[in-house]
Amino acid sequence: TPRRIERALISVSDKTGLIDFARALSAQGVEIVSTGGTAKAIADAGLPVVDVSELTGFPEMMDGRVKTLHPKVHGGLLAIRANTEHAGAMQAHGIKPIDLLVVSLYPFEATVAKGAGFEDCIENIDIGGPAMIRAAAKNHDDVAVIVDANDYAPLLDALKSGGTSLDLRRRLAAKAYARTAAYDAAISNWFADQLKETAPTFRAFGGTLAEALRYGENPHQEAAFYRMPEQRPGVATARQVQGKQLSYNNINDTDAAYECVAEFDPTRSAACVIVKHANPCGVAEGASLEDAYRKALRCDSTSAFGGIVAVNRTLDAEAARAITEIFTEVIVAPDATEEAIAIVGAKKNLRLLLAGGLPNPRAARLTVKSVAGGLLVQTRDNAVADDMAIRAVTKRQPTDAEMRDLVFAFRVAKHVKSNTIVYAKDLATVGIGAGQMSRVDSARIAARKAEDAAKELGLSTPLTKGSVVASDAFFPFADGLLVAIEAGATAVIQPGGSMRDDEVIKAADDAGIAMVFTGTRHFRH
Ligand code: 93A
Repeated sequence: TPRRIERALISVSDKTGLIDFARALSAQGVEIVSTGGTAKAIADAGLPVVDVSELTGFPEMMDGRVKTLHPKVHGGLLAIRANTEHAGAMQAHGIKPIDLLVVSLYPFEATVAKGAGFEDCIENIDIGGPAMIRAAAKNHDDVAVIVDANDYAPLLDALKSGGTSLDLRRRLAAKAYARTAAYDAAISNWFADQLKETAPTFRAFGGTLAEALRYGENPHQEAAFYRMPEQRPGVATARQVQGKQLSYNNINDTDAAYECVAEFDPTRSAACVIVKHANPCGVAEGASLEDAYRKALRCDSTSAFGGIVAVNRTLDAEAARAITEIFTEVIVAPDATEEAIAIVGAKKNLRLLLAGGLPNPRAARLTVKSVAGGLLVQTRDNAVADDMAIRAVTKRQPTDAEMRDLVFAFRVAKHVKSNTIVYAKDLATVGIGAGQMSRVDSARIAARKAEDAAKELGLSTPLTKGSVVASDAFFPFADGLLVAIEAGATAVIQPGGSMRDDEVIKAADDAGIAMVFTGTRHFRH
């Protein structure tokens, strides 16, 4: 049942929208308790307000450092209304329930941003505000908490329709903790700056420090590894069975490999991904893990040297033996047999990570990338090829075998840096073009790498002959497609959606190849 609000405590540094909000609350019969400046603003607007010092029986003191830090405030926020012992304590100590808390914190971030001095910044660290926010959010069963003026209107709407729902109070609580976490992160980062401390371990990232790393992407960079409270099995939660400490680049590459191999349902096929410099250099499905590994290795055995190998099933002895034939940095798997662990054990420096399961490629979650002075945050690319409405756009439809390889190639393309071109044949990559600034160059590089691989294997024709090709984004012109056709591709998968789709489709029809559109793009920058 919706919760009505009888008493609200409002303590806001940013008074934007305050008067209209307080007026609407008063009109609903809500009693308003406020701290000094907030109470004055409300009273000046001619609205009824109770001073918090009246509630606590203490004056605001020590330059306002102590104003709401009192059992009459925190008891009113934290008491579980339905708990008779809590109700008894309220009764005994004259504590009145507070049903709504509205706080905007001391402007610490803005004070730092305007270049204020050390003492000024320290004085703008809010103590009472976060304490109340955290208390109210903890007790969201009974209390609604607002930390953002944008939530005034939705709260008033809820009150008009009978009160706040548990769902609304939970959403407000989640937002409240995000605010106090960000606030404390800003304080810790500022402190580190004051100390000229660059070690990542001095900074707050919202995760738990897993380990300080020896160095970052390069030896002159400092680095650390943080574990987020995420439920997906992955490199951060994996158990390292053997080998020396992972480096920053190892962790990054292992993650890339494991996320890619997780695209392949282990109940349908065995799959293997070999990664170098965060890009797959060989991916294959096979009859067994060993088969999948050998097929993946054929794609680019030169790059695979010193690579990271990920598999989607329990690592068995045959696969372990095959993988240890060449120098490999890391193997990551959901699990491993005793025999496989023993085989890997013969290679002292080879790290073996067992993640306990595969991450779900459809999971939502966020990814974060830093830019100068900011963070870019987005939901993961959790689009999976099986869920896409793939449609043929050419006169020729792909054959069943082509279609199977097309879906395989598009699955892999998602995990290759853009611009991405992936040639595949018989559920194995045969040429991967990654990270070029032009799609035509990616198509050419992938084809050339396939020629190199053919030479390496002593084959007379390049592996792209009779292959299929995937592009992570649409072909803006026909030229990239023409390169792929020249290399011998017989079918193409791409998102479609270019202004010149007609031109590209015509080029495919002229060459008699099949082309399908996925409607989904897989940029990865
Ligand atoms: O100095 S505090 O940490 N001590 C407190 O007890 C306290 N209670 C509320 N700061 C405290 N506040 C903060 O005062 C609120 O978070 C809000 O930012 C500000 C509102 O003060 P006023 O109503 O006087 O403008």
